[in-house]
Amino acid sequence: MGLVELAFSDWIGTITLNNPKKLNALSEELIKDFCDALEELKRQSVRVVILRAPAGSKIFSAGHDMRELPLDGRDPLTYTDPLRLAVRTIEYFPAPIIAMVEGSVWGGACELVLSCDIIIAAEDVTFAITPAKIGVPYNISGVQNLIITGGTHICKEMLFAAQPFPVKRLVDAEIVNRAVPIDQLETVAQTLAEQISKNSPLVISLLKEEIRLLSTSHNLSPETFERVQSMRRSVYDSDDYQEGIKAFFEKRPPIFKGK
Ligand code: KGJ
Repeated sequence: MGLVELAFSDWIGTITLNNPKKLNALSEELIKDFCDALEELKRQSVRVVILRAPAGSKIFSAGHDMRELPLDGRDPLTYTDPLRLAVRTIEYFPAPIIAMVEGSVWGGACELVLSCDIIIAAEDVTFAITPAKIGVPYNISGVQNLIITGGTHICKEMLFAAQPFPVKRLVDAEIVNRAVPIDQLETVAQTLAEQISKNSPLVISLLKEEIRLLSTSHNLSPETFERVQSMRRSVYDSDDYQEGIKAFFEKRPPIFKGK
């Protein structure tokens, strides 16, 4: 776990993204270390995780590692992309993950932070979602994740303008839980983590999964969309479909066989 630091005490795990030379860009290597750290915390039955950058960071993360964006005509953001992997790992992690944000957040790192369960940020932090600025075709599940956390209007403004947004606007839009003075950031995040760690981990795990399911149930995932399309195809390829139309023109009740 060379690019992240891991600590665990009193049921609380802390993962620190720690590759300042590369501005904590979300490279394959960093994401692997991050996911391994979560796996290790799961083994230790952690009850709450704090995700952070080192104290004093000016940049929380510069987002997708742009050196890893392919230039040979391949899709740059696929299902197995490191960012997608990290976001899914956070969403399915059985305990809450608190993002404790110090420093500016860029591109895919915004989605990473927004996929955390609770977000506490220093009050001078900014968030910029920049694919439109870079020319990267953001993928549909990524956009879905953004619009789940916030209203479509603010998400569109962020995506279209691709400018750094002051965290206060995201607190006002209920996308970020709290923005606090930097000297209170650690205390606020730690106090919250301690409160969570004293409650029933089974109930919290259940609640997290229920909230995940309910907040995604309004939208069709691409997989669901394709499954429903496939079901529709079975219907319009069936004898019954032919029968229904034939019966209509023959002015008689249809005789459906269910195939
Ligand atoms: N990936 C790889 N290298 C990066 C990245 C990145 N995301 N960001 C910066 N670097 C590299 C620069 O190329 C420099 O390399 C070095 O880090 C310092 O950057 O020239 P080198 O030293 O070899 P820089 O720009 O000199 O530092 P600052 O002036 O302090 O500016 C920091 C910023 C974070 C503001 C700036 O580097 C920046 O705007 N970076 C890009 C941030 C961004 O838009 N990220 C989104 C990437 N795209 C996505 O995440 C996604 C999912 N997408 O769909 O687009």
